[in-house]
Amino acid sequence: MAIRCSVIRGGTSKGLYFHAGDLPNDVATRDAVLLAAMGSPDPREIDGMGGGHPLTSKVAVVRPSQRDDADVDYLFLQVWPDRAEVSDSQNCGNLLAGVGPFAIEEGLFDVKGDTTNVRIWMENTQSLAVASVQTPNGRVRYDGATHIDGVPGSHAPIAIEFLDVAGSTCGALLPTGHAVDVIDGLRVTCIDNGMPVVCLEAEEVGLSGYEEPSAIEANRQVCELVERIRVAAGPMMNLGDVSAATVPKMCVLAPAQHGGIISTRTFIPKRVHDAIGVFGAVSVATACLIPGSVAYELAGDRTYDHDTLNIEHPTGYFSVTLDVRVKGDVVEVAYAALLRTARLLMRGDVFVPSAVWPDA
Ligand code: NQM
Repeated sequence: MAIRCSVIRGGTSKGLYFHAGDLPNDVATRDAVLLAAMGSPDPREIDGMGGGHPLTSKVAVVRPSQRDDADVDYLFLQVWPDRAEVSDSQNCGNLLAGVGPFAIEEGLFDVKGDTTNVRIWMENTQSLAVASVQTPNGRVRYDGATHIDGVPGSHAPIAIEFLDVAGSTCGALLPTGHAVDVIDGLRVTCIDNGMPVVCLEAEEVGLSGYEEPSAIEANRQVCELVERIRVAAGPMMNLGDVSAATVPKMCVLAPAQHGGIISTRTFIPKRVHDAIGVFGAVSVATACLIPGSVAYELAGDRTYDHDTLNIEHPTGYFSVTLDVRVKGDVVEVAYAALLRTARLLMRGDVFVPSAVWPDA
């Protein structure tokens, strides 16, 4: 059977974007449909649209919002390439970048002038984002001069502002109540400014922090140590048993090498990111501003330009604009924003075996 969808690159990820109304209401049937659409489980996802990597095996489900403060609702679903599992346990700020263009292209939201602000309710974290989409002459514009590291070329900017993401998954920005904790003898900072992240110092896990992602993935000893700390951090971050979950992410930190504030290598959580996730970057940037955190100690000059912090990652920088106010033990995130780009790659039908959705 054929199901309407669009393929969109959002930030440094790529996925299928569906209207909620085009998918089964029943979650088990929906997940079976998405696994078939992506070709999972199979490490190469050869019989589906997925790219065999978590960053190219993603789904956005979009619907008009019933909320007064939002235009559309966005549910992010991670389809695991190599196991038959679909997870809604995390948000994705990269696919988020494609939600505004998709909503406008699909007639879910009208163009408002040269720039259209789309208010997006992020169902995974029950929080709001506002995405500014370039819409000259009544159409979404994809071409432009904005480059983001991890994507070749340049495209139209999509500015995204987050209104209330601090603690949106774990219940608090610092879910353990501390800027630093010790797990297995290693110092960690557990933080959630839109994504649960555990920050670790690279040297403490036996890395320089500047290795290629493939070299880190090949180091079984380090991967096992990082996973052990992740599983121990789960309950401390109010996430319970995380052994099969996609969160928390593990971010290995080292002093910046290229003029940024800090250098990162991020486990998401089994594969090592070629760049860094959007909310992952926001969370690490925030940690850099909290005295006593693992990130604060490693961070370079914190007198940053125009409130923008450049987080170094394996393929360049991720720039986060932040206003974080620290008064004693109280940390308040007053503002968080960033720039992404997105591009509509294809629109059409994805075909799945009829047996997967018998009631359609
Ligand atoms: O942190 C990867 C990505 C992501 C998620 C991951 C993301 C985010 O690069 O908001 O964007 O950490 O799973 O798309």
